[in-house]
Amino acid sequence: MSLFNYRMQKLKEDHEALIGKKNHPTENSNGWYQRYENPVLTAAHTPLFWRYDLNPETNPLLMERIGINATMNAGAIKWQGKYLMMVRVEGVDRKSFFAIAESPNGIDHFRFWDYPVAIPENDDPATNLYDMRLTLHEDGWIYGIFCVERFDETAEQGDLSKAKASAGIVRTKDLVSWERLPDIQSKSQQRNVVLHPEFVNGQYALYTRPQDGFINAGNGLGIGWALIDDITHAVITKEKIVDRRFYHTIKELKNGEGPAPIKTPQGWLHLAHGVRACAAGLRYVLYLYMTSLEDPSQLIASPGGYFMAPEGEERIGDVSNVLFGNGWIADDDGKVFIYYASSDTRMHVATSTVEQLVDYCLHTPEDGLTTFASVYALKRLIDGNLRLLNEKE
Ligand code: M1P
Repeated sequence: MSLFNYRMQKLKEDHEALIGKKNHPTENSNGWYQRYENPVLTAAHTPLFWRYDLNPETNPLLMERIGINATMNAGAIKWQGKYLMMVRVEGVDRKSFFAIAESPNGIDHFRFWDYPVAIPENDDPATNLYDMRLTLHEDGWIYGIFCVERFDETAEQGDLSKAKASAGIVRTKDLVSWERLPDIQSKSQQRNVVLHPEFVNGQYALYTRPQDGFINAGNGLGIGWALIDDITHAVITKEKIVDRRFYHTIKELKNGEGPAPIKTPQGWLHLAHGVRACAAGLRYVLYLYMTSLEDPSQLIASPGGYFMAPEGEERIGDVSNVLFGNGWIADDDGKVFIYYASSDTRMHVATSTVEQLVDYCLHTPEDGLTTFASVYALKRLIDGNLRLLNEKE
């Protein structure tokens, strides 16, 4: 057998084995969610025909021609009975693009569609696009809002790293052809912008993340809220802070909305990320909060601390110590699939239910912002439990 044929057979077998691998729940669960053993997507899940020239004449050694570095920060949606992630795929050239991967059950067998998503360019070309949030809006469109990164022309000479972030917006009815709308206009830089699924007072509503610079939120005090008259020319004029940051919390440095919130009888359920600085760099964790059905910009539950933090291999990757979640799917039976990326490298799933997540939000003590308050909350739980245990004796 030629080297080409031998390598081809092996590559195909390994790739099919990877995609066909069954995913199993891990043994430990805190009752909030269920983690799974294997990542649901890695760079190795991308099709061989994206990476290799499969022609023996032009690639007799069957070497990769286009390397893929990571599959991360995916938006998600259920579509025609399938679980879809719109993944941020990052090439070895550091450019990200979007591609859709589909699974029959939401926890394994994710396979990429043949072609990446073609996002039309607008008249201000971008260097990099990433972190898609999908929203099935009540106006009938599926919207995607993503980060558009461009070089900041105000950089000092020689500084080739100064960037600026804004929010791009596309919409589709079939997840195949995408209409690009003008980027969202805002006086500050913006990342982690998410469209609320319903009209609010007849207007479109956005979760925003005002930020002073490309990395630092600075004066942006947290996750914001803005009402928009025209989604085809979206302009953020006024922002109200919905979920603010506080000193010595998991979201001290910055926070950002994850996917579009899930509507529950008790309120809108939100997944977000919180960031703090430590000696090892920035630590990204996931947290939940809830807002009112009557006024989705009104915070009604803010459980203290993180909901999920990096564990085991999740801790390590291109940007270590990071969990980032911008996609989830709530099934009609109340099961929730939480898609999260670890360390800017790979995608995982955790499952839960609306009932569990709402219970978690409504019954986890808030962060009291001091050691004294944390001990007080702990003591209340212990008091109640010991009373109960002593009554039983
Ligand atoms: O590297 C961690 C994350 O950093 C940024 O997060 P934020 O938007 O909160 O600043 C983003 O670049 C995100 O893609 C990345 O995962």
